Amino acid sequence: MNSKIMKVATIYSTMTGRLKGEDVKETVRKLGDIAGIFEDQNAVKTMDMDMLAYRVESHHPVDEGKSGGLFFGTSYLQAGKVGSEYFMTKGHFHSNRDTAEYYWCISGQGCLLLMDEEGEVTAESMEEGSLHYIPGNIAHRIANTGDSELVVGACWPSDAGHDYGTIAESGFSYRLFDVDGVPTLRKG
Ligand code: S6P
Ligand code: ZN
Repeated sequence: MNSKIMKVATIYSTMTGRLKGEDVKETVRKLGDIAGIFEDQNAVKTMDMDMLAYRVESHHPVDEGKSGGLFFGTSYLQAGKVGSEYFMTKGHFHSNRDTAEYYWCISGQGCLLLMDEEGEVTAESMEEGSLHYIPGNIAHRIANTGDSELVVGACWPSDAGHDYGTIAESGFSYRLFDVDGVPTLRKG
């Protein structure tokens, strides 16, 4: 036995969600990378494509695709709208469909959109401390409905994978708009 108590190589801030250290990767999505997901394409054209939309810090202690492992991450979604549609993530099904995921809201105000393979949508409001269980076979996307950054933690199986193609092709069957200051779901 190695009787030495090891110092961990990765640090997580329970206050901010920030991940630092070994095996941490960062993914950055600028508005230009996700412009196609928004309904109002005329509004998109007037905006700065270099603007940060969201970023994800994630801890990958095992290789992508390994069964039995876990990944852990924090998403930072900026506040903003395209027309009256709130900034949101691309959204995805897991490629390995029957894999679940936990989300929890660290700070900000938002909404989690969940869609099954028949296009049935449910939505859950997100606020500091809210815990969200995303079952397998359910596409998931978050939208920032507040005035500050929405920070969301996540934990998912390392063999889940990401199927972005299905959502890129058919989208979610409901979108989330600001209607007189109230987050409102609309079919489309
Ligand atoms: C991964 C997990 C999150 C998202 C992140 C960005 O399974 O659901 O870490 O990757 O919130 O969303 P998206 O749809 O661009 O991957
Ligand atoms: Zn996921």
